[in-house]
Amino acid sequence: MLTVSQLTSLQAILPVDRIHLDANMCKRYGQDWTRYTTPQAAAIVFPVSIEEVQALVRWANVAGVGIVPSGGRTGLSGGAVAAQGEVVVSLERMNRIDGFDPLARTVRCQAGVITAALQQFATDNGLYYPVDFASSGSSQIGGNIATNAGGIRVVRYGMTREWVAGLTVVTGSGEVLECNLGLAKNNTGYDFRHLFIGSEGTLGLVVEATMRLTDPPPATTVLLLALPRLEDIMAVFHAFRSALTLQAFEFFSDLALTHVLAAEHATAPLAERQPFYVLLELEAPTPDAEEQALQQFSRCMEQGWVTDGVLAQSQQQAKALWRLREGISAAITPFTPYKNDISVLVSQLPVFVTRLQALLTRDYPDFEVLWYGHIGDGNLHINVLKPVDWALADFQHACEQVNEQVFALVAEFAGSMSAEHGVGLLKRDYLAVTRSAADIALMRGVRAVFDPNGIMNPGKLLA
Ligand code: S2G
Ligand code: ZN
Repeated sequence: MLTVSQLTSLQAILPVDRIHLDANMCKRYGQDWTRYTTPQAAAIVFPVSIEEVQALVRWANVAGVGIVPSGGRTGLSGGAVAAQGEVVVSLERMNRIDGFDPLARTVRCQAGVITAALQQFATDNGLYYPVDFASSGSSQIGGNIATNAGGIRVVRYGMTREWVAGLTVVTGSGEVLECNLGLAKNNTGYDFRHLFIGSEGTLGLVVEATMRLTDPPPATTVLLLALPRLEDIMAVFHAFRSALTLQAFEFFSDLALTHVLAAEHATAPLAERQPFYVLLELEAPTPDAEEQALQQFSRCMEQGWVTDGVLAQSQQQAKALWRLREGISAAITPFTPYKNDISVLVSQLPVFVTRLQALLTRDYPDFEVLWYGHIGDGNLHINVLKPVDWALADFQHACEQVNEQVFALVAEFAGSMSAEHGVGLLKRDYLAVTRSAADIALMRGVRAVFDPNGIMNPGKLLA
């Protein structure tokens, strides 16, 4: 709760219709897609300009109130959860796209621009914004930048970080910084743009960004392949990647398929079920490229790595195949999944996967464990589904016990304990799995420089 004096001074900054205290708004805006923390927001505020964001940060420093930056709240590590009476600063009213530069192929976005709106703007102007994921219809550019969002095309286009030409931020002490000015070349010392990308709102708020756009992809071909063994997946990846340009190389387990088919009332895509599936999209600008794809498919069949497959014959069929992958997250949400989002070097995946499968079978004998993710990036999403008769707290406790083993294995393979979903609240206490003590000390030091009073997203990323 805000004190009377805190609320009075807040009302001097924003009109009352852009300050919400009611329980429903605080619940809705006080949490992201994670359901492991009870939201406790003190208020939700909606600034419409950089000046108002700056005034809010200055107010928070004087009032001693934590603020949580809020975009589309599609995060999966609790990074946008207001868990301790913070004020949630929603950027959704700051959603203008302007400053399109067709020559530089950049466009200026306010932080609240929906990712899909930027994708559409690029398409409407003959270009392409390539960062894409299932939640792009509700995630916002500011949040994508603050979490360095990845998604399904990283193997071809990289993470959000690659597409930020310039950034305007309000630091935790209320300074407005213009990072890199949208320039293609600018070698003038530390590039704070890259400090703020992936900082999860702990250094300040992203308020505007100059985003890079690129050429639209050529015609592509989508294939779905059935695999009896997960350890053969890298051989399949190598076969296709050596012959053609991959736009995406995703995988999912048969259990994931079962849940998507049930949720979407769809029918299985292949005659027989197999333990694992690969969904890949290849650039096929010529008939020869499509022929190449079929040759690689035959080769994988001959090797026994793949037992069956289907090549989409139309855009509609391609979309239906993609739905089998992109529908997973929504299909399993009712099961309150405990998520692990880990990565290792791509070359380490076959051995790592075999070790991880053995560990999860041993340590999670009673739970449904569902695998999917972005194999081309070495990134696995391991989702443990909560049994209906388990209390959430007991389930979370059981999963955290196994986490110790999972993360010990990740550390053994020098991997990441959070490949794309960020650290937030849920992974905060495991940061040392991937970051050294020196790293963490320096991260604290950087945070103290940009947010000296610790009002920016308190408790996230760093304990
Ligand atoms: C994915 C999306 C969120 C989830 O589908 O690749 O990153 O459910 C995920 O893990
Ligand atoms: Zn993912």
